[in-house]
Amino acid sequence: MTDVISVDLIGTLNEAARAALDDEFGALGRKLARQGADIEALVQRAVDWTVAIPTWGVGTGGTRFARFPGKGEPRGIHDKLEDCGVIQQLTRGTRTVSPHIPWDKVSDYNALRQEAAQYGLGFDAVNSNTFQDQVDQKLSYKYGSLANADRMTRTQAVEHNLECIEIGRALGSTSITVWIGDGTNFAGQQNLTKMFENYLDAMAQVYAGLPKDWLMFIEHKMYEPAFYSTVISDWGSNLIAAQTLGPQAKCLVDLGHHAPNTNIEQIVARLIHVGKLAGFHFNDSKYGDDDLDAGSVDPFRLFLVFNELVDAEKRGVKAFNPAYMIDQSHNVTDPIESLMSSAIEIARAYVQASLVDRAALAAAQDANDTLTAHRILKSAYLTDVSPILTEARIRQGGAADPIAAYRKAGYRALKAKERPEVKGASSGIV
Ligand code: RM4
Ligand code: MN
Ligand code: MN
Repeated sequence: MTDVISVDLIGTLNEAARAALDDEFGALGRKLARQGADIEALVQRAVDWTVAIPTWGVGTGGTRFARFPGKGEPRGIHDKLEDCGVIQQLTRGTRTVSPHIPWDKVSDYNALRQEAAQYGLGFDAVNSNTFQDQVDQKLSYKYGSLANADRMTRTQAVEHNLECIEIGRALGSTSITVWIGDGTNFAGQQNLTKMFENYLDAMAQVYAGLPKDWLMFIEHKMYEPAFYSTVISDWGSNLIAAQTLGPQAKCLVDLGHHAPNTNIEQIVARLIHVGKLAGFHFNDSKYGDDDLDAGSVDPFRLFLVFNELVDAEKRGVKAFNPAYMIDQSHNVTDPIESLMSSAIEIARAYVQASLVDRAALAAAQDANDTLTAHRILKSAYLTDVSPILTEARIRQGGAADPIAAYRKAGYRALKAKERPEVKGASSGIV
């Protein structure tokens, strides 16, 4: 195992934090005990929790207008794995990474798998990319990929997805996430029905290439890059596609891919009901696919999503095993700091949702006691579970305060020396 950050430094900082943590942990433990909850059981849930880091998230993102790269940015997948290793070492709640192909292409995937394992990392869903043209690509995706009017272009996109599955197999992944930018920018540009049928036909070919123990995650998104119509624009189209394709196809919910004010937790509840919830791309948003840090704008919504998830778990929903992944773009922060802070916020929502007194909530709901029901949720949401999260990190060798430890270690300054800055203006997500 490669410890990128000095274990001694983490130990010293944790020791300095110990007395205050013991005090706060003790007080929280007594408060929870009065409510009939066992703090140790919650620490265990926090220890068991994990969310995947997107390899494309450790580099600075950008907008259509500009990208302002930071210092010491990862130059490729090897640097990205090192950065993800730091996130995992300090937070201990990010045991996998989700790779994006062809951005993360290498010649030896077995070696890459071992390289990741050195940082204590495995691979979650592999992402295909048919929303960009690659150098040397025969046919362009300008007018779409899996839903393109041209059959040859659709075939090329199918082949790319099949290649992603092969890569994923070598990496030890068991799922592929398919998000396409296909759609139209003008009314009349394409036949809306035909596009969807072309998509389903192409996706059936990808589906046929899935190993038996694999899942296909279909990701919907309301708009962008297509602004008039998008082929898989919402959970309705997503569900139709997943149901048409078969049991190995499920619907992935990226929190930012909905219209503002959409009741995402209700979508989650519906997908759980039909057994089609693939999992999540966590982020936060105010207007659209903003890719803001998870929990930075609307932590209550994040909590309400987790409320549905914990509810499903406690009800013992059959084969309930969603994939938890982050998908964010960091434009004005150090991506490693943002991802650590997001991973902590997501774990926070999970632990808070685990605090909900479900029996009392069900009783209040049965009695139509609206305010009591609401207050039960709020009381869990308003509980500061930080001592639980910190304790869980420390017990696993992580940092009491990951961001403070990261800054103290001077990792970014060190990398700035090793990884030369990329000059010149660029825009876009990578
Ligand atoms: C899309 C979508 C996909 C992600 C790309 C980079 O908006 O969220 O999940 O792979 O961005
Ligand atoms: Mn996404
Ligand atoms: Mn997105």
